[in-house]
Amino acid sequence: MKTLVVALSLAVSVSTHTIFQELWVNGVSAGHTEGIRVPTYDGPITDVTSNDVICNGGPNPLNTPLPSKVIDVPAGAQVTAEWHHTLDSANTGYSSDPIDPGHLGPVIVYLAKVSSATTTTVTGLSWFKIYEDGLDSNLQWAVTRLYNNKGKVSFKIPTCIASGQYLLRAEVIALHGASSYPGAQLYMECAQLNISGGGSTSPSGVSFPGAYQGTDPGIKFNLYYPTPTTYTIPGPTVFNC
Ligand SMILES: *[C@@H]1O[C@H](CO)[C@@H](O)[C@H](O)[C@H]1NC(C)=O
Ligand SMILES: [Cu+2]
Repeated sequence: MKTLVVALSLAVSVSTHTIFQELWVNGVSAGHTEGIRVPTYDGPITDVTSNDVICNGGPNPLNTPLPSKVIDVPAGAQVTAEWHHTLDSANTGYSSDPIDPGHLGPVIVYLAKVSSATTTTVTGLSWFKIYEDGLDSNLQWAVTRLYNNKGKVSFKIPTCIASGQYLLRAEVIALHGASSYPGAQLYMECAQLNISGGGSTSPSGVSFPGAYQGTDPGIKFNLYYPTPTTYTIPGPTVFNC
């Protein structure tokens, strides 16, 4: 029985990962994959101590050249990140697009200020969290909301942060295999932003790798038994102006 369950979950999960691949700013798309460092494969990162946990890469080589586009975003804008299973799976009606609906877990978004959003150096940055969604009081997961909303998750860019260039790291963590570490499947991509009209606040942040540990209750987590009623989203608290 256990073997069967493992075999089935492997069969389902192998082909149904996800990629953040389009950003909308106040309801206007910046274009499919435009300004986003998308990987050539949709697999997860499972080693939270690896540099691949910053903006993907490693086992999922990034599409090169990296995007030259930097997406203009007014501070305070409503921004929507859109995920799909693969770079060409949108609108195919595939039942596991935008993600396998069993890949339950949180959705988290960070920003890091950079001198140039096209920089290839992603180590050593300071990341502050601007959005998180986990398990709600109806015991529905953020990934279910993402799935039901056809891959789209919306959040606000803080009004008070300094204008300038940023990397936006949008992440899904799938917990179906997270009962031991490594097991949680982290899916993240970084978008290149130019934020205008901001304020003077420079939020303190965390480093990647470093923000997550394999022992974090949000990284090592049993999704199935006992049925979870609470979930602690990993990383720092959300920055609010
Ligand atoms: C960022 O936005 C500002 C304000 O609109 C603009 O002056 C600047 O050229 C932009 N920088 C980039 C790299 O797009
Ligand atoms: Cu997967």
